[in-house]
Amino acid sequence: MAETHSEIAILGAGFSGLAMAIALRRSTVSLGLPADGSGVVVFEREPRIGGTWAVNRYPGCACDVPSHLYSLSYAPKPDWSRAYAPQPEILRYIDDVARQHGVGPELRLGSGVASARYDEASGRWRLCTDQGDEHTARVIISAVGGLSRPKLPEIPGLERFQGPVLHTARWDNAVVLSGQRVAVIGTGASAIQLVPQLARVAGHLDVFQRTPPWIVPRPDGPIAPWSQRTMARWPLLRRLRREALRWSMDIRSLAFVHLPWLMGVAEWEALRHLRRQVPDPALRRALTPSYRIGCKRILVADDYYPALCQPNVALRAGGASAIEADGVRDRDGVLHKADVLVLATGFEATRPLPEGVVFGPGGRDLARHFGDCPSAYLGTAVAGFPNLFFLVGPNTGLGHSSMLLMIEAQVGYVTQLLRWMHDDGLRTLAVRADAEARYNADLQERLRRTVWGSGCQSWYLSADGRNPTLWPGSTFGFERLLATLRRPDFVVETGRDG
Ligand code: N01
Repeated sequence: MAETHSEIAILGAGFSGLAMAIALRRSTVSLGLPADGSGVVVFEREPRIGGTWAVNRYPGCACDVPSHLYSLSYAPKPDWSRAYAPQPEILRYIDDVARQHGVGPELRLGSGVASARYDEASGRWRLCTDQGDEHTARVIISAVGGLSRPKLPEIPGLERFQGPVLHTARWDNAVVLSGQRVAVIGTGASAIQLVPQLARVAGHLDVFQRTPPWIVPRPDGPIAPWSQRTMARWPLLRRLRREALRWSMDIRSLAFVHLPWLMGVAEWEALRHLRRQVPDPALRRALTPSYRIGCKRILVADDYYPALCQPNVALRAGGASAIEADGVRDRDGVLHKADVLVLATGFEATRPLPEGVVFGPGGRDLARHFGDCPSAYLGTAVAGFPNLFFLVGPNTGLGHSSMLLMIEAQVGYVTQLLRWMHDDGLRTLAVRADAEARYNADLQERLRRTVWGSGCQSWYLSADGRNPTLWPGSTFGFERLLATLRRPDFVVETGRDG
């Protein structure tokens, strides 16, 4: 196939890739892009848009951020069906937003980027897709997300299991679960949504827990039609509601970041929830965490503890010691037979990009450069990698509010960078190494005192205990920081061709 070219290539069509594509459609004139949208291409390896919400299809998958805050600010949805929207509804919302904003022609679905190499002679990135197509772009924007590569557990014998093995982020609806003996490894955010659904259909369910999670009540329920009508009719009310939600969630960042001892209030609430839902003292003990709440992600569920109390469900505390052809051994070596193995073991969060995909000037491998602890300037740019910007990059994750707020702030920032490149005819733009280092030294210093560094192991941290994933502050603070471009923090090259 002939080589194609666009000014900008976006990698990934999840929420961040979609929000970026919409922003570029709205800015074609100020960015000097062709009005027909041909200046932008979005590569997506899945056959549809939606990113994490397209691939996480396990039963019970839903959002644990309130629906009215889990939407783009310019695309409100007054008729969310529930306080916490289920995955299929979020996916429909993403499709609707794409349609309403005309995103479509720029999409290359089923076309993942296998490699992206910076060509110093032309000042362009050369992309090669997993379909064998070639493409060049002046700028690439990574919108692959932090939680896109499933993590397999390091349990001996995993490859020996004879039955179907499902990861929560690679669900296969064709696998029969009804009446089967099912073993679930992991008790994180995905597992606690899945386990109650599996408990309903499985003949027997073993849940292998390595570390008990902290769980607080989930104030979920259907949203009444009168409330949906009110939200549709009164945009001001809708905005007020969203702002109230945003403030009430953002205020919690104070406890996570500055006053971890305040988390004691949430611990009290979680322990009361556990006492109310689990009458058996031995099971309650096994489910009681021994680390500070918030150190790992706080989970919200009303149906997880009751599911563990059902007669066909057993909690295997202490985790799994080995996997055999026909089951899983617990920490005491006892084999629990299973027909289906479910891995709810999370993602390669500190290694979102594998090695051998993105190569900067001089063939420098971005994943090697990142190692186990990626860092970037404002989560958006990396020194030595010109014309490459990140959405949901290092240290932009949240433990307390909606990622869409962070995504919109980053999309606005990248749009500013692109406008600067266009206005000044820049050939290349990259962040200065000293600016990036200063930013990250300050960030890690702030992260040291947070609840996330209070002594537990979590996907937030790298092997050496640094935190390359979370933003240590409020969403308002991040928005403010990204509102202004500090041009001296960048090194640019003029003399753009074409
Ligand atoms: O993954 P996790 P997840 N032996 O990494 C266990 C987002 N999300 O997919 O705690 C035994 O949280 C591991 O045990 P431990 C959200 O940001 C959002 O559940 O490390 N167990 C843990 O229990 C979330 O935080 C929504 O000791 C092993 C589990 O596997 C993120 O995705 C919904 C093991 C992994 O939990 C990831 O959640 C779902 C081993 N060898 C997810 N290895 C929303 O609602 C790992 N584990 C928006």
